[in-house]
Amino acid sequence: TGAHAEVEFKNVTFRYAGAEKAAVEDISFLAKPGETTAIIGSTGAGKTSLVQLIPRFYDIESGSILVNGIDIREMKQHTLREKIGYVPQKASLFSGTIAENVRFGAKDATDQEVMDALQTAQAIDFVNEKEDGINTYIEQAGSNLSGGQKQRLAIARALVRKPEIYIFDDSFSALDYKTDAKLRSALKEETGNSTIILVAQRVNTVMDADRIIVLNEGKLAGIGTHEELLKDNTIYQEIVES
Ligand code: M5T
Ligand code: MG
Repeated sequence: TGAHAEVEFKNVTFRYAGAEKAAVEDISFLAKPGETTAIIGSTGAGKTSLVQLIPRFYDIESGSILVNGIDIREMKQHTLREKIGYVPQKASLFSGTIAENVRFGAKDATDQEVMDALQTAQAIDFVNEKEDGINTYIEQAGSNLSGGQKQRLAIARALVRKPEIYIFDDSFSALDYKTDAKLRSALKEETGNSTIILVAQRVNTVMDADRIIVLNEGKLAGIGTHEELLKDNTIYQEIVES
């Protein structure tokens, strides 16, 4: 139920201006509503480059990216970006309260909606421990917060907007395994029919995904479930063993 959006890559190739080598090369996959599509690969594999193509931060060289069957180049930028909750790899907070930071991009969100987003993001406990709760002031760039706390506030910021498409670029990397697992299961519960695209470097974070895309030097090295890839994908096996 509710609005949902399927994301499809069809033979997508992308090159940074002046670069000799394509950062993303001939990538095709389908990310379905209500499911989690994970992207794994070593550093420099092109994960960030790939997900940044969805909100159209860059234009592709060839192929197409479709949202609900519509080429994103045919969509108004505002219409496209409204559908997307993008948590960048280096999420940035600003000086202001926790509530103001979470409400960024969703000005009309009520305190209850902010609290619900913090709850799903597994941030409510550390926020509640602070004397001023959601009105706690965050120092410049979040210098009074841990890396994992910052990541969870950035995730809450995406959640409060209730977008049709979530993109988490390595957003769980600073969390311990237990918090990572709790957060992923809360996301599954609370995001309904949204499409989740989740970039990660560790296998634990992608294991339960409906499909895992293995990227290697910008190219698709395989798509499958954890079990399928474990069986026959050498690149995935290398990541598991590392
Ligand atoms: C893929 C190059 C980068 C690498 C390749 C973001 C960015 C990347 N690159 C640029 O030339 N300019 C840029 O602005 O593209 O890099 P990535 O997409 O950042 O890889 P990743 O996200 O898989 O790596 P990591 O370290 O985040 O796990 O050749 O130089
Ligand atoms: Mg990256």
